[in-house]
Amino acid sequence: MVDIRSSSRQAAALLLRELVETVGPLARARLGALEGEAFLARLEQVHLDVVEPLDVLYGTRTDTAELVRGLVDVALDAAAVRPWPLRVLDRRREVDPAWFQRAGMVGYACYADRFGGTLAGVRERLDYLTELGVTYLHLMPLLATRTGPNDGGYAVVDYDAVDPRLGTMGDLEALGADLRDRGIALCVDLVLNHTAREHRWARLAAAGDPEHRDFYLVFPDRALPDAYERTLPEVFPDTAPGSFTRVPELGGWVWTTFHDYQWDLDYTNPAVFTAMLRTMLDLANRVRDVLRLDAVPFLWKRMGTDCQNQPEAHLLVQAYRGLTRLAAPGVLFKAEAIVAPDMLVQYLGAHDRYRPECDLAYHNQLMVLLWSSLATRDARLAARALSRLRPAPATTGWVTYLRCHDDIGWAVADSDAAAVGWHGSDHRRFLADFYAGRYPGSFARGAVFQENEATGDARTSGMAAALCGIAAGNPAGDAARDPGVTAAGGPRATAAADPRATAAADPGATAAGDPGATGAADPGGTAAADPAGTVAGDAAGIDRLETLYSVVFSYGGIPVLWMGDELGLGNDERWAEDPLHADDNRWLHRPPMDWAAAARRTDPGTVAGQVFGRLRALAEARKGQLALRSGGETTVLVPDDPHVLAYRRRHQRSAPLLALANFSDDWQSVDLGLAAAAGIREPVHVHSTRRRLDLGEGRIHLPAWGFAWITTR
Ligand code: OTU
Repeated sequence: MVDIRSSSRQAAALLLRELVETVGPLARARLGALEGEAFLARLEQVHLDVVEPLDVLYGTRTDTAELVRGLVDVALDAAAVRPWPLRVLDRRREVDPAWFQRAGMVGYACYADRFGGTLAGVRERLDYLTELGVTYLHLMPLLATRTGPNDGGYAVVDYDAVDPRLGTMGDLEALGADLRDRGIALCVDLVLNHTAREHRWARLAAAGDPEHRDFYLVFPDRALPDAYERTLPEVFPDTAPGSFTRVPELGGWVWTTFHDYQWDLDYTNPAVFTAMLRTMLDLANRVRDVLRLDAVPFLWKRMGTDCQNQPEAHLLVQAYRGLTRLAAPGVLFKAEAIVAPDMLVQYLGAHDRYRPECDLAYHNQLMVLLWSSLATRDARLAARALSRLRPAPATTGWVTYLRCHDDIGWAVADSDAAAVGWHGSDHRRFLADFYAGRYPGSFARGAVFQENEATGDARTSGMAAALCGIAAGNPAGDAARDPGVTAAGGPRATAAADPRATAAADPGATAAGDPGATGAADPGGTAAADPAGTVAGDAAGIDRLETLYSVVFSYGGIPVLWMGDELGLGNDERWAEDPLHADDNRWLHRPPMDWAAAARRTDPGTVAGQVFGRLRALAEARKGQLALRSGGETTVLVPDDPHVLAYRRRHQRSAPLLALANFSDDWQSVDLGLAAAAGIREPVHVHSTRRRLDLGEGRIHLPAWGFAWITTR
């Protein structure tokens, strides 16, 4: 028996030799000579990235060598039943590992039911996605979920079945085949931090089965829960306070980070690791392209911390990644880690020493900073915070996005705010107020999500169009403009009258000295809403949305549009009518697809037509730009105009691309010297709001809320 801990690398090498000797003949027999050999080559390639993390995680609890042997068996089992078309794809992707980094990648995310009713319904709508230029589709949770409240599907009862309301595994496979034919990659959620309390494991635990009781974190009394809660932030303080739930059948308290019906798994137990690996590989054998690892920062708990981003959470993902490579090398991991700026890039493997982790991760820092720039009309905070982020490893990529199905948490670091002369918590508060429409002169029509009186923390709900101040297309029209109504249904509806809303002067907004932020009426905000969805009064809002998306499409990574944004759809003002959603105003920005609005997408006289046309043009313009592919580098520049965000994109095989975005109500300009510094001697127009380059007096001019992409001849 090999003892890994004694002299790690040497022991790991010994273990590998042992493994190859025992697994080798089996792999060749079960996979055939060619594929068996490839499996063994991958084993050699990933073994350290699997063995080292597992040894740290479980070495004191169990024999690492034995654990690894068992897990490699699980991987071999999965490889042996991997469907033939997926093996062909694996081969292709091992040759072309950069397939997901291409500039042509454009993503779309939606709930299958809200978009197409069922999985079969989604298949009927694929022409629409192709027309938009989509090559990557994230279908929100679609596995069997509990009846009753289920957190939008993030409370899974059976990982082996599709939610019967959406269809069957057969439907998912058929959809997968259609997507493949169209060159659209498919991403599906793997909710691995918790199961529904109705999942088989949880039911066995509740029935007294000791093996499965150990799958969860159960405490006999409040002593440890109280101790943990001293440093644990609450995810849903309004609706699911605390992080533990009393379950009489378990005879104690079970860890529930999210809702009481979502029981956290105990990853200190190697049996949980193994069970989830099986689940993961089964799913990888059904979904071709990407697994979105839900809530990864929460996987490991540690007393005295916020129980997020623990080093062990990274080790878990690293080990899973290596084992998944073994069985399903073509499948990618996407980290859902919506965390503080300093914690983010580690999910792409950028630790002090690089170790493969996830291939994709949400760039929530970019998202937050874009909204911050929009509200303050000031790009300096964005420039400062973005420029100090560690770059993503060259083999990975960001998912860039403007908003998703969740709330926006205002992850602005105090140090970044201070660097531009602002106060972190005041600025975060300002953003929540501004986007709830509670700040004087705000054009935004969102709502506050989970305001935490104790910490002063407040997050934001609302469709991107509503946050940009687009009124038309919003079914509630004029009513939506009343801040009391915007906060609709939430217990916070009265908070609009909160004195803080008018009193809280944001240092950011005033320091910027921009009258726009401190009260100037917005044309989009004051114009009458047009129920037909015409563009009257919404021009500024549409420009804002386009310019925000111009950054999403050019910052580097896969830009992902959240359903409805491509038509400028407004908030779902009827969200609270569904009793299952009534306590969660994230449903404000999870509307059913408006296919009537979609039918207007070719009419440029409508909001839907304007927005659809502009986003499709961004997708089209992006396609041919090698500089925009993932794996290239982004350098944030400092222009001589604080309203303008500027960055250079470069890839080793391309000319540089300079991207500019104007976050103000007026024309702005930057010195041509900025372009020269970016390596652009003879500026050439790539794409922009006005579809041409505005040069004059040695400066590049940008219209209000406008953008420009420029390269060199
Ligand atoms: C995720 O979000 C999902 O996206 C949510 O829709 C779920 O409710 C949740 O997990 C539970 O499954 O805290 O406010 O850093 O931000 O995991 C949403 C990651 C969340 C967290 C994220 C979580």
